[in-house]
Amino acid sequence: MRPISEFYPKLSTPAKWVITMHQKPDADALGSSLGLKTALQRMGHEATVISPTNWPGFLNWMPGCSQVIDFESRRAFSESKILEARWCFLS
Ligand SMILES: [Mn+2]
Repeated sequence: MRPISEFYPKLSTPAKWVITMHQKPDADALGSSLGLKTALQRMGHEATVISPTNWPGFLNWMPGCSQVIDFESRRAFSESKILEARWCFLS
């Protein structure tokens, strides 16, 4: 494992990101992914949150949830986002 401080300089160059999490995401998985997406966007990055599966409807209140991609229902689109991403983050 390498220190996270080695990673910080890489954030200075805007890039495309995919953020994903465990299947059937719960509030912590979806919320932390959406929070990271917002932070990255404010730093000038382009970030897409892709869930491996659908999620419980009661989480749809979360800001940005309507832009989360369900991999199972939008597989081709998800794969294109993954292929074009410079970084992939598993939250
Ligand atoms: Mn969880």
